[in-house]
Amino acid sequence: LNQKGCVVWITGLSGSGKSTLACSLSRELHSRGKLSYVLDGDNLRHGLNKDLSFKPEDRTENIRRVGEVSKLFADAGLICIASLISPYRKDRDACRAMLPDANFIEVFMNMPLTLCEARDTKGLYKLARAGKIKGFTGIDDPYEPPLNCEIEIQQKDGFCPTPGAMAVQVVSYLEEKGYL
Ligand code: GGZ
Repeated sequence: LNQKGCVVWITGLSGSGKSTLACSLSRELHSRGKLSYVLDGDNLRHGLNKDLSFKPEDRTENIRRVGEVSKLFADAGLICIASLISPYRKDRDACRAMLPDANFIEVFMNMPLTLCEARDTKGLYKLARAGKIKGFTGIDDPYEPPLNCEIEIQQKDGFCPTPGAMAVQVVSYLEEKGYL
């Protein structure tokens, strides 16, 4: 396998498009003959992390475990795509510290809460506003945006980039840094 491993860590609010980017990026990498693996917070919470809640200590443990697993994939030479809200800066920084420096690529889905809430694909924001889910990120639990992420995905002229355009933004970065 002629491939340098790394971790692409996608952080952002629920509904900001993390899973969409993860999926689109993994397809794009596959089409270029590159091996990747997606670790999705929501999916992992049904298996590896099913003992964890959304209270702060459990989110921290969730991120720590996924960080460790991501490191294993990167060590194996894969491009590991981790997609988790990962709302606390210190938890993301702890994952970054597990990896040799440039191998942790933090991607910030910088989408306004109003947009994520308007999408509300699973109706969770509505439940959170009604007080039926407590400690929901962006509503009554904090999201701490990255201060020095490698990549930021934003709206342009009021439009969200397409899944393909978001993937291209990450792929260009990976090319530039010699991962592809
Ligand atoms: C945030 C919650 C919560 C609370 C359930 N806060 O958009 P989704 O629905 O499909 O994905 C979200 C998922 C978040 O899991 P993560 O492992 O990524 O979170 S963290 O990194 O903070 O540990 C959301 C759903 O779980 N969900 N309750 N209270 N998101």
